[in-house]
Amino acid sequence: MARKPVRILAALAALALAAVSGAALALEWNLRPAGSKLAADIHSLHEYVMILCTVIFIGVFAFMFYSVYAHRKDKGHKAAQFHENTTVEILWTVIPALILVGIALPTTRTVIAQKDTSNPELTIKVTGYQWKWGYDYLKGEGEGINIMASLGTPRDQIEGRAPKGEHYLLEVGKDEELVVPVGKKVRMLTTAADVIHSWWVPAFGAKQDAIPGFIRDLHFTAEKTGTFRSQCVELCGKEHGFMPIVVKVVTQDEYTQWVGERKKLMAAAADDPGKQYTLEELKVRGEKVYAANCVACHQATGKGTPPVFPALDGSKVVTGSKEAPIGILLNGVVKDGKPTAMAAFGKQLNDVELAAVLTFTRNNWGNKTGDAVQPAEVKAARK
Ligand SMILES: [Cu+2]
Repeated sequence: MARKPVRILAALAALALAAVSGAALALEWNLRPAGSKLAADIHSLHEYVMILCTVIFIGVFAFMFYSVYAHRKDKGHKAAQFHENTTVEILWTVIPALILVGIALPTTRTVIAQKDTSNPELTIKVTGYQWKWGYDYLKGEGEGINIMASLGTPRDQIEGRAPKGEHYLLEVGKDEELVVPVGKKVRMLTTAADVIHSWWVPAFGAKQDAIPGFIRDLHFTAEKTGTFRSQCVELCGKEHGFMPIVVKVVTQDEYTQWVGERKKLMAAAADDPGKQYTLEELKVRGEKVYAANCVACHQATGKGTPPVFPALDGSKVVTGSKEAPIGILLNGVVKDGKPTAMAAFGKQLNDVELAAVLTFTRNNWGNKTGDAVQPAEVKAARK
């Protein structure tokens, strides 16, 4: 008989040990290293609540097991029979209430700080598209810059034909990172063009849904330079896992330099929708537009993945009159009053890009119309 309590005590000790080591591991693994004060606050909040839970867990169970063991029947203890003990009732109301206040106070402070997007030094709008992110620098140094960030991971890695890289699915195309200066408060306005997406950078402790028709906001102040990675965190369709977020935090000098370079590039790339382009110019440009916008669904081979994403190679719609494909690109395909997987590109792409990608699809693979779609024709079809 004497062995049993010993075993109970041993089990109790093991339980306590497991709880403590679990808590310690949680602290050690923790979350990704904080890159802003907000994230650091969230982390310490997490640790504080974790420790509090562990202490309460051990305290309650130790007390319970001790009571069961020390006041057991074979020692001659008799159960006390009583009802309504005011002291106990006050205690078990007041103590949990105090614990809740102890958690609510620091939590509320952090949540309010998280929502305070006032007085930013840089305001950037981020738009979620199926499946990429668009960044528009709205206010502050770099105003006017826009970046379209799509997945940089090669298709070969995704489809298992090449070994996966270090930043698999967490990398964007060349020069598509969101660049921000260190130590500056950045306000991000989030919205979406099609379905709900969500923009989150764990290292900054900042996350907000991007909802079509709504503008929400978040803010962060990066405290160290470096590259911070994340991805869309709202299930948003077939390529949901393929819309990475990469933020490059640079020094103020580097940022100023980047803004200068970016503006120069933008001026050079400004398309002239009035110009007549040659077939060859449009095809070269169109191939790039296709790779950035169309390849995920319609495939590099142009064969698509029917029936949802039809083949463009050999398609009568693509190679027929210009009006039909221009209309589809501008307005998307709507069936029975509902938008289909073919989204409207009229707002994302300009006339030159649309004309180029059309010319490309009409003159690539087995398609050989031999004619060029000029930007002016796209412009004329816009309503
Ligand atoms: Cu998304």
